[in-house]
Amino acid sequence: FGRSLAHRACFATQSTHFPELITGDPYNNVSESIAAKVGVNLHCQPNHPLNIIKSKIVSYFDQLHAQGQPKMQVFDNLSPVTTTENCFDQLLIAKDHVSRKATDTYYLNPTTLLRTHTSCHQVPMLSKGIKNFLVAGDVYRRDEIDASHYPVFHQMEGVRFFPELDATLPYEERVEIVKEHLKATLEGMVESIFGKVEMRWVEAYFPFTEPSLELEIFFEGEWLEVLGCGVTRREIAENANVINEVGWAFGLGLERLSMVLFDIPDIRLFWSQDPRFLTQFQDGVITKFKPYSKYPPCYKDVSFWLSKDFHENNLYEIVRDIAGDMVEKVEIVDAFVHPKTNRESKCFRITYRHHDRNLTNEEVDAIQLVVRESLVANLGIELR
Ligand code: FA5
Ligand code: MG
Repeated sequence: FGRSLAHRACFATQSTHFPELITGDPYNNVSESIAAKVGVNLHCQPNHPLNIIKSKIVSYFDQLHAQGQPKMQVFDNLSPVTTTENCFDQLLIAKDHVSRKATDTYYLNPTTLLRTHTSCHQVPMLSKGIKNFLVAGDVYRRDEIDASHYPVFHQMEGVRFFPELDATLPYEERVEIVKEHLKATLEGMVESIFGKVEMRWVEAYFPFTEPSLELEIFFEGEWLEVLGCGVTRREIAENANVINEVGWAFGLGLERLSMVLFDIPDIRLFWSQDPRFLTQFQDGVITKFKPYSKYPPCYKDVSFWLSKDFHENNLYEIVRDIAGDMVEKVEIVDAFVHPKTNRESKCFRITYRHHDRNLTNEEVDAIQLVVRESLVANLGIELR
């Protein structure tokens, strides 16, 4: 235990040195392709759209500071390696919550993991007496695959407490004031970034805030969820030694906001090294992304009988590990249960498409073959 505490102290200040991510621990499920993304820090790369949007948000809060709001301290190089304590326990996330499961989260060992959200920094910061801050960082989730979901993405966390609120007011009344302040602050942020855009508030649930809300923006014909937020639960603040003060917190998806701001149609593009992508963006400048290619997609289906503890996130991971950014989307197209044997069958459709070049059918067939073999070998499914 002493050793893990020492590690934690070092994680807090170092961004380039990581302990071994692929450990010998039986619980370790960090894949090579994920490990390769740790430390890349796209949100700190000059002229990268994630860096540009991060700076825009920071400027907005600096502007509020100039108008008399407290200064938000900014952290953008905290280590993504965290603990179940910081990431879940301290945020009152139930022991059996899905986000803790190894099917959803990348673990180094049973108590050390890649952060699933920047909220893992809330309690450590508050405990240090830092009550007004922004944290930007890479987060990791084993998730579905499509144009707006990627297993590594970036979040910005914001936390603000209100010691100035009259402590003789009933707690519920102060919560209401803080909630309205939160909504106005985030609406102002969206407006300062986008000008006029269509947005709406949706009631939500997070174990660490009450009330909780999500903000959606209308983009390309659909409502896109861009952030979650709420009023910090009293016991969380108190556990961090912030007594009888009410505060708000939000966590937003930097990719989602950048997609809207720059018209970037696919989340994989953020990882592109292609100069045709990278040279389109410049610090401090907002331009619309000009697609430089739309190569045709290639679809491949795979049908199989499920194994006992089949979980689709394991399948997504295998596909992603083999096909990398050539895979655009994986979706279930058919499912049924055999009436006699009760066996369950599923068919997944994989959409392959490369952003930078044409894929040949032979090339995709070869990848699909490896995918099929790997599904059998790793998931124990039976191909049909
Ligand atoms: C959270 O992660 C909470 N920690 C947010 C929060 C913070 C709530 C503080 C209350 C107080 P959620 O899982 O909804 O919530 O993710 C937050 C945002 O991250 C989403 O609104 C979305 O913009 C983005 N996001 C979530 N999953 C992905 C993904 N797979 N790819 C890209 N962006 C994602
Ligand atoms: Mg959400």
